[in-house]
Amino acid sequence: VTSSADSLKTSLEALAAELDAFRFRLPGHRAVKGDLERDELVTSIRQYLVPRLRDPDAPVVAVIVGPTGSGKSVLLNSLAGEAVTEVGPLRPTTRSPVVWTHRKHERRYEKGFLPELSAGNELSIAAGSDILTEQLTLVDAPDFESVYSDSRRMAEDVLAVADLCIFVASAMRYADAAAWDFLGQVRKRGLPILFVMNRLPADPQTRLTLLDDFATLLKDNDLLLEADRDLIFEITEQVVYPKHSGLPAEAVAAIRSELGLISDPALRAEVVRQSTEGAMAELIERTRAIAGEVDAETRSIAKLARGASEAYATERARAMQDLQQGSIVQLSSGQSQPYLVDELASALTRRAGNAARAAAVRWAEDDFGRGLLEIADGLWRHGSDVPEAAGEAAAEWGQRISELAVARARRGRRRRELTEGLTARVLTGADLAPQVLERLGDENIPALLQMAAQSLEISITRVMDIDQARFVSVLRRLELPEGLAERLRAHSDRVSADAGTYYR
Ligand SMILES: Nc1nc2c(ncn2[C@@H]2O[C@H](COP(=O)(O)OP(=O)(O)OP(=O)(O)O)[C@@H](O)[C@H]2O)c(=O)[nH]1
Ligand SMILES: [Mg+2]
Repeated sequence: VTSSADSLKTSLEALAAELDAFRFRLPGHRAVKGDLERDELVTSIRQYLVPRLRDPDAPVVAVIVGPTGSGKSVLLNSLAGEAVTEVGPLRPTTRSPVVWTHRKHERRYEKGFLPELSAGNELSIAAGSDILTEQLTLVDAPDFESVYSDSRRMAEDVLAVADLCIFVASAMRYADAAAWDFLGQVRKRGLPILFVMNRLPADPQTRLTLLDDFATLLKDNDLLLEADRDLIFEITEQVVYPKHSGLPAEAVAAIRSELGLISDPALRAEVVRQSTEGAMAELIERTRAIAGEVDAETRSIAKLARGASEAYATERARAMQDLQQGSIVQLSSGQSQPYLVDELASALTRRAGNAARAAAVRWAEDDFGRGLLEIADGLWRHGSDVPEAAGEAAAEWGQRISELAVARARRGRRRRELTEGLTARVLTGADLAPQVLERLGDENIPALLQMAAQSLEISITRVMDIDQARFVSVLRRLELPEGLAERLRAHSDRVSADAGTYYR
């Protein structure tokens, strides 16, 4: 293993660690999709690229894929000349991957290769002594028909660790949507593909029509450079031998000899190179896309934070304005201090509720915000701790007013008058009683009122902040690590540079 392989391996591992260290947290399918992408890239690095770099001489892994019933398992048994994998009339038959390998390589596939499938006993290994398997391991994969099925997932898992893909279509079914979708994935991954058309009728004219049509479709889907039927391997419909659940060796001789070329070191190296280079290019592209997704998520979180903070700031500004105009509490018959302090507490609570509603309205305009409103309870109204906090803030303010009065009036009755006068004036705009004004002298009143108002500003701000903190903490739990997108880009640039050196 050369040093350029070592540094490529190191930068790949660093990228995997970075990708593996976070989760997309905003609700909705974009995060789910982002996390799936992330997992796939980590798998591709840890289960395919790094092991390949560590052990470049391990057998080439070829995965056999195709629609259910196209004859994938028949093909494998035919190549092996024995019943390696189950063939059957029930669809689907192959429920989990079957690895056909040489005895001397068997250990490689027992663990580390598709560890999740191994752990779930979902990987079977058939080891023998066929010369073909000295350089090549074949994997019979389950079908990929339905997008979210277990079999599709397993087919994709095998695809992620393969160097080569053998696509088996049948003459009855070779052009459906699931096939193109899956083949698109194979192409993105840059894997070399062998195309096989199975169960062809004997009639030469029909055969040619079918093969030409298939070749044209492959060309149209960017899977072949030329619509050339000679690039497709043909297998004629014939009796399946029950002894090995396969066809006679002649039926697959051309495929076998093509695969046998892998034993040539130069070709083998070329296949591995094409496949790893393809995987690396896809990795770099998709990592950049994920970094973009991280940026978008960071922006969304910041936007929601801004929305909430603007809603509370607006309500606070309104409260300040009302305070200026003496309309924090509505003028009413009851003007005793305890009564007004109680009214103040409910006014503060109500304003926190207004701010919460306004913030929730802002969030509801946003896809992620809507999801968060569903997950985090009670954001449409003030927090459950607000009435208590508002009660305390109002009581403290009332206390402060009494203290101001105590410092300025010696007698109990005057103190009471002054306390009530100041309270009513600040909260409701009611004039102070003329006798209070007389006793204090005009010039003291504005200073006292200002002190009382300032003290109330602090109380209002405190209650609002307590309530706004709920929105802040919902968002804080979603935050991605600082500088993550930049690091992802830097790691992928590094992989790209090291890959350039390695493949030069
Ligand atoms: N007579 C005949 N039957 C075939 C031929 N190829 C496949 N079959 C039959 O087609 C059916 C499907 O073959 P399989 O090899 O199990 O198909 P598969 O692609 O592995 O299907 P899944 O495992 O379900 O994804 C079986 O009943 C086979 O016996 C053939 O050339 N001739
Ligand atoms: Mg099968």
